[in-house]
Amino acid sequence: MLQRTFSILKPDAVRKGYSAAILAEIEKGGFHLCAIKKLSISKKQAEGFYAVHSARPFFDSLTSFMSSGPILLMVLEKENAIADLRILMGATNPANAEQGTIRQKFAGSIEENAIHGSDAPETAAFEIGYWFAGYELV
Ligand code: 3AN
Repeated sequence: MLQRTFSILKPDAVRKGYSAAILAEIEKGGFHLCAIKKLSISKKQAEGFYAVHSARPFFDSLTSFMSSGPILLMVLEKENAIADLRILMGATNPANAEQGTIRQKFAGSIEENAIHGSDAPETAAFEIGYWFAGYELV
């Protein structure tokens, strides 16, 4: 069954000029791009998005980083999109990311790790709804 997931190309990837290369990996991976937009988000918007991590020690640093420069927000669709995107992304810490994954190729550190992908159907639904209106999904 077709499934949708939510993804962000983070400020480090956009700043380093990796947007097109990462989008190419995503398309090569068989994902259909339902929606994409470039935004500079506020710290408050980042805090709302990452609310599930609010008790974690890295919350302040993560939300400052995510609001430090333009990002690309995307809704992606394919069979098994949520799990398959996480395989394509690689481990959170790029030092542990498998060969050929986006984080192994493009990420600099556990925080500046190039890409976000939803981790479950419930989080995908929340994250898509947080950033996109239904009519923006094609
Ligand atoms: P993932 O993005 O692989 O799902 P999560 O959900 O555990 O990883 O963490 C959300 C984000 O928080 C990560 N993408 C990363 O940017 C940041 N993060 C996670 N763990 C750490 C950490 N130990 N130190 C700094 N930042 C972290």
